[in-house]
Amino acid sequence: MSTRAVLITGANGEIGHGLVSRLTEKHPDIHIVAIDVHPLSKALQDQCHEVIVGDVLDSTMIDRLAAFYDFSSIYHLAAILSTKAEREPVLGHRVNVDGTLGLLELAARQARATGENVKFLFPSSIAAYGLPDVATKMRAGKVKENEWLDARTMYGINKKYCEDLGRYYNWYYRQIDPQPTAAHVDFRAIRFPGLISAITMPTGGTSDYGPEMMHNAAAGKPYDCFVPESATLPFMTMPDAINALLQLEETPAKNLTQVVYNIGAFSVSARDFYDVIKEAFPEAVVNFKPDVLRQKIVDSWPANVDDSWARKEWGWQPEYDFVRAFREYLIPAVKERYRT
Ligand code: AKB
Repeated sequence: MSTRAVLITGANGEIGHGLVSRLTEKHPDIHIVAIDVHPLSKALQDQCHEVIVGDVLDSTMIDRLAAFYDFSSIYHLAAILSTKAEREPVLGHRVNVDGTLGLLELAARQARATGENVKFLFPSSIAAYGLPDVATKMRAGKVKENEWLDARTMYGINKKYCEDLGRYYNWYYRQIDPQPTAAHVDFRAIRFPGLISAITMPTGGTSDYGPEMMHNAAAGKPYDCFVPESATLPFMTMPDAINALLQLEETPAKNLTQVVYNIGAFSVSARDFYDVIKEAFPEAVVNFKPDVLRQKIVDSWPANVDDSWARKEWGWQPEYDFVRAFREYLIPAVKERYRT
């Protein structure tokens, strides 16, 4: 008899940390199966039904999961982010694409076996967009889901391709089978902006300069910011990002006309980060030392996104704007985290 459960890959990552806790808070009886290449903290382990330290590319491990569990939802968070994927593009492609394909196949197999759709929540990214230069970027304003899709990083190209894989599994999977299955993968993707967590430090991303500046200031460490003061991206707090995933998962499929949704909260410059962080940590030492190669990636990502589809179809609404984010959540929480 298989156990009904929810699968979270990349459970020890930035989103994964918060998602495990939010899910167990909302559904105390939930069975979470967590996978990560790194061990989870004891506190996170205690919130999970099973924890597997493993690689999503391990097909033997995936087959075992299929045998023991019926997953109602899969949150596939495991990924190699943009900067790390530029340094190791083949690894990025293997994890971001082959890993996702393996999890989509798991979901499809389970849907066939149980006759029930399996929801597949996928964190895409603003990296799926590609604008040619800063002037165009700033003129473009709020970018819609079907605009400027000239991704120019391995990570962004991976995310965009996996969105197409998701459409295939949703609507066209094994379309020439004489007996198509009644149930299928119910793929739902969010193109996340830069995310700021007070709990975890980001690794391997290109939008990391925002959270890195905050964490280093709170830890009393000098920080060399790798983008110029003018660099502008959409950001949101991690609690808002996690709430968005849960909100999208809970939305009845009949309400959704898209597979991929933008969500946004605030569009800010690196200087905006500096000003709010210096106000909270007057002793903070922040030097702007642009890495022109990483800066070019940030310059190709939109300054802001149009999230009207998400607001209209599943009630997306950020809890935190920029000022509230720092005043009510980030600064108090990060001070507590580094309180000596
Ligand atoms: C990254 O910088 O790679 C990620 C992202 C914007 O998707 N944080």
